[in-house]
Amino acid sequence: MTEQNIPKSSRLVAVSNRTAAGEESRAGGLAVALWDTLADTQGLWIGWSGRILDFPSNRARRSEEDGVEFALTDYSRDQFDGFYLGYSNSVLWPVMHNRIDLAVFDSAFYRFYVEINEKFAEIVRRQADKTDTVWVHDYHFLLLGDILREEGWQGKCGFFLHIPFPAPEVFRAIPEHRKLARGLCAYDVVGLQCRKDLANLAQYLEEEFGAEEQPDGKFKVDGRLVHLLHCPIGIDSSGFAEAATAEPAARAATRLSRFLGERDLVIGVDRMDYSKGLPQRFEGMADLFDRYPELHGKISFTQIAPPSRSVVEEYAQLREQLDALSGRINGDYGDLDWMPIRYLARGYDREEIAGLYRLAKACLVTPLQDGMNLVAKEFIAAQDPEDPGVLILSQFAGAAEQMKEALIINPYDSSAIAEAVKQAIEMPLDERRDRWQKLYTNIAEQDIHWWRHRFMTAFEGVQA
Ligand code: ADQ
Repeated sequence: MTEQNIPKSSRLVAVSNRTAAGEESRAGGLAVALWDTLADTQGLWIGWSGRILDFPSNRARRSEEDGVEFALTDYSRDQFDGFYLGYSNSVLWPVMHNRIDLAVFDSAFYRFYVEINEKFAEIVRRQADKTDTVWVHDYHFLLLGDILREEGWQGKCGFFLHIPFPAPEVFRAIPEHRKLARGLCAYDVVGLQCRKDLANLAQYLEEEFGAEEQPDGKFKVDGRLVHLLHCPIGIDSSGFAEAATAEPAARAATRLSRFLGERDLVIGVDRMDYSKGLPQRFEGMADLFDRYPELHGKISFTQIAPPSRSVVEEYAQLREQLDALSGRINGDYGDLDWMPIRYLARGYDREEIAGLYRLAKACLVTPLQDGMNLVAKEFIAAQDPEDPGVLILSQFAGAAEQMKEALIINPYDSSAIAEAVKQAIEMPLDERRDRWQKLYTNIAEQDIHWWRHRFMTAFEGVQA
């Protein structure tokens, strides 16, 4: 598969809240996925500048980095609070992750959500034309396509949802659920991480709008056709594997080894977010030390979790909870020369993390709900094929659909976590190699480039 899927005349216009503008943000998944196509098609990336101003303009500022054009816009404090912290992260994020209990349904938030979606639609209309392929990312912009269509936009426009689409009755908890879903149907292609998400969205559209599935798998909603596409995101697996043996990785691994001594490393790497199941994971490790005193002093668990969106109350609470739990576990089980759990509330460079993954005997990826989870894939890519570590993966991560050779566990069950860690630490080399080989083959085949091509191919046949 080649770039032929995007007609040469068609420029890619990507829209996401955060972009890869600035060197340091270019290492991540989306940037790797989109950069080449953007550069090859003289493409444009539209997003938030990261700045909050008293009187932000409705326009975007253009800049250029290594062949990729950016159009970045600013938010006001009210827009940031209402659109980003409010509707996006206190309504959509919790509900889509099955946490209706954490949602804050404040009607003022929705007004800012509409305002920012309108602002971005206006920027797209100014900066793009009908021959461009517009690819919108994530839950911040569910309405953007619909606003564009209302204003007469006829160009190709697709959307990828990075987070889960929940069961219909959960989605219905959002007061504006019908408007949001109608908004989604204005896109030509809607990409979803896993089959469960697709089934949930299809069921919702059938029940709510009488959507009809067509022989080609597209859905007809109010006379428009929308293609729901199963399109699991991947990583740059070969790039990550290389990074894991490079100098910064080795240096980070050496630093951690000094602390570990002969002990086996169990690692966790997550943004600090309530969807990631961190307290349950810590309890699982406590359960392990409770059940198996013979493992005391033999295993060290290191959790890396930089705070995210720290202004939102739930995140501050989570931070306190983790501080208390790790203190308790070290107090209960630790010894003069052994700290059972280390919890580092900061981020590390991607290259360093690759080295830490490679050093680990096991990786705990135990979200309570996750669109995909790239850490699971990165851990596998970073392993030494001759002596690979073992992935312990939540059944509720989108990645579990593809990564069946991991030890799949229920993240709410601390005894299951404890037993899986023991099994991982004691797993014979043959079995570790066998599981790893199958997992690696899968993530190498369905990598980030495969993902982008799969999405772009779905545009073929869409009439602009
Ligand atoms: P996230 O919820 O951010 O992404 P994830 O898929 O795990 O979750 O990606 C996190 C990325 O950040 C990984 O590349 C990881 O290496 C990095 N990272 C995590 N903790 C870090 C740390 N402490 N220091 C440095 N880097 C760290 C959303 C969805 C996911 C979906 C992705 C992509 O919630 O389900 O997989 O988008 O679609």
